[in-house]
Amino acid sequence: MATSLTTFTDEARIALDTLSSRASSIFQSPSLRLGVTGLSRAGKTVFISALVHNLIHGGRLPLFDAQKSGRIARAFLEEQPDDAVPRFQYEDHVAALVDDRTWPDSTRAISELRLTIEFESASGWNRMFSSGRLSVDIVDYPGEWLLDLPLLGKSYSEFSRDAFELATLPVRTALSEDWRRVADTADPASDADEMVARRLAESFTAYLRACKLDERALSTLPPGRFLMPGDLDGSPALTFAPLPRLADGRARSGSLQAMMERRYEAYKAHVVKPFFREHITRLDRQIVLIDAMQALNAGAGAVADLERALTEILACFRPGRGNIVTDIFSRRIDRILIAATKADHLHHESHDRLQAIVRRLADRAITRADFSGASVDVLAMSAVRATREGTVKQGRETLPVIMGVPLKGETIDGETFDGKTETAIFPGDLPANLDSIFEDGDRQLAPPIRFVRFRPPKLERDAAGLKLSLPHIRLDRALQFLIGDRLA
Ligand SMILES: Nc1nc2c(ncn2[C@@H]2O[C@H](COP(=O)(O)OP(=O)(O)OP(=O)(O)O)[C@@H](O)[C@H]2O)c(=O)[nH]1
Ligand SMILES: [Mg+2]
Repeated sequence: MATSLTTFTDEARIALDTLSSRASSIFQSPSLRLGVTGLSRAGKTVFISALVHNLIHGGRLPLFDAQKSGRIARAFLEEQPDDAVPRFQYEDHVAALVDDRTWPDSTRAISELRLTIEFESASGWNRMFSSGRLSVDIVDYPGEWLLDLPLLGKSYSEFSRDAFELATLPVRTALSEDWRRVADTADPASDADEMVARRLAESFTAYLRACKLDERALSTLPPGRFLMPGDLDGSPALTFAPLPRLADGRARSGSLQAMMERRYEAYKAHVVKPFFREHITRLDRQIVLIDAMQALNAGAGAVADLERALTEILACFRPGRGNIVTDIFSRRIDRILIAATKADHLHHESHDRLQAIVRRLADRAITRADFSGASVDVLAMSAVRATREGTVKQGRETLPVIMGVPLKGETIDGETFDGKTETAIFPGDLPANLDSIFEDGDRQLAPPIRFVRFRPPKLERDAAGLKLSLPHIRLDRALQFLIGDRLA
């Protein structure tokens, strides 16, 4: 009896101890919350894995000042501050990249990781006052979820009207045809029926999914959780859809329209608002990853669509009047980096052009964010560099090429790769004249970039036989912009 009592109090004390030490470490060690987002497959997981790997393993980061000047004593992973958010599975992702040389699996929800850096400040003044520790809480979440923000300001009938309007734009008419036919048979004034609601939601979701899978590579439309439901799959808050021919004013209670309206409001209250309150408004810095090359290859329609999505994403971070998020919650983000990933698919001669394209793409949205004081930068980078550069002589011409191992099953000019052989590819040039990309309606862009996916690189070993950190392009510049000032 006595022993069990001791055990019990001990346990209670230990629990209390961990609680208070967790609490004190959260409050004492300065921390910075870094949001990493991008539409699906933009490269978020690879970016976070490479960033952490390079910091922990002292990678080559000449443009990251604290590392270059030898002021980082060590960087290591610690327990994250939020117990209810899944942990970013760093070890699994790095094992895939480094040991198997495969890309990590696609992720579908939010996750978090805390990286703590012990450093020495550059100035004597800072050394005296800073703790020499910075905890960076990295939060990975789908960009699709940000696209829900505009819904907070829309009623169900406005949402319905906008959805039909977008669905009948030329790029989407064919893709939305089935859904529009199903929706047309629904009568908003009829009695609410679960099966009808489900059928409508399913066909609306199928249309949203088709937009994404289509080779035109269209960006997502809200509601973001319809394609990435997380643990809400099948719940009423996700079983609604836009309806045509809505009654003006209040819908009859018990009608299909009233049911859809209630669920739409539930989606906003239980999904959209908590997500912004618990995650977005707590961020200090944000990187938005975009896959500009995929859009460029898909044509001007896809570029315009990416621009629309990016504008909406950035609008979420714009403080000031009229922004529902910052109207409700007061925290503000002070730095945003828009990064085109996967620059290793191009020869470095094209990187400046890629960057110029991203800058133009982001311009409208950047103007707004600049206006509010957040500092915004644009970058062409590659979190993991899967290729090397070289030249190939063709007659009198010398062509710049990239070399890497294309993934098994990738094809170029009818040749299919085996996933083992290193191959040199002339990726082509990005257009120098930006207007041709942005002003030409829906035609195919010429010349498209030759684009194959490569396997992650084989890591070199140092003299002692230890594997070096993952190679990258300008990851150090991204780091300098995102956290450099906090290590000064
Ligand atoms: N060559 C190269 N390919 C990359 C790089 N980053 C991402 N990729 C490719 O892009 C794919 C998607 O990368 P992820 O990091 O999984 O993208 P994500 O944004 O986390 O994707 P979801 O979790 O599905 O939303 C990878 O499987 C790679 O094929 C990079 O730096 N270089
Ligand atoms: Mg991911």
